[in-house]
Amino acid sequence: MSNNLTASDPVGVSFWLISMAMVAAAVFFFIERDRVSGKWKTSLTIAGLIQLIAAVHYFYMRDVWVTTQDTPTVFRYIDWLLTVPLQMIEFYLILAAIAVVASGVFWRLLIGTLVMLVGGFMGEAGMMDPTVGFIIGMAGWIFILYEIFAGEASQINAASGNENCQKAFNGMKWIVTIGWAIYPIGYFMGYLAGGTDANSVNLIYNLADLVNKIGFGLFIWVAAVADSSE
Ligand SMILES: *C/C=C(C)/C=C/C=C(C)/C=C/C1=C(C)CCCC1(C)C
Repeated sequence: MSNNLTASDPVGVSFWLISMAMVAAAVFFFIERDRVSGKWKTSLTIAGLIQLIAAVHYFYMRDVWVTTQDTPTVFRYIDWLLTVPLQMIEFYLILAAIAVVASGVFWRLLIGTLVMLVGGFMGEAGMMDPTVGFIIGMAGWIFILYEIFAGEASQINAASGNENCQKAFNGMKWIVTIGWAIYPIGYFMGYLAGGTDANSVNLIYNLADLVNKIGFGLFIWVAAVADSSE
């Protein structure tokens, strides 16, 4: 078993590059917290924690991949189980900074997340038929999309009247729609398109994490900086 990253292993290189990008993004959001007004500080702290948690998991996932060329499913899902709920907390915090928000908004986002991840994990780990896992995962995602496009979260955002918060909310909404759509594509390519393709699933998940973790944080950062200078 060798633990060396080689040029002929693009998936391994992507694990390495993304773990470094996440370390840098964590430092960035933590330092930038100083620059924004009080109501945005917790949002930037959480944005930084998301990068930090992901970076540590990426170090471990890279080791699994480079030494075995196997998909590090358990590390991947532990990372998601921590970071995706933190992103749902971000939605809640952005709204809570400007309006009175019922806790049901947070709970519904959390439940949607758990259904999505449990379905995906059981399908990928072979505890359930991969097609059934996929369908359960999709149902959880659609439930989240409903909450942020038409449910209470979207109504609170529309009524809030704060332009910068609305910008952050809308940016995050598109991440959850377009950016998150990359994951079911990776799952499909990896498990449902005939046989198991570890290269595609890992490369696609890695690119998705890059966009959805750092991009998500950047939407919050842009809004926080704009709102703090008013
Ligand atoms: C930082 C990590 C993030 C934002 C991970 C997000 C993961 C997903 C949106 C996963 C979605 C899935 C489906 C919608 C159906 C198939 C199973 C999953 C879990 C891959």
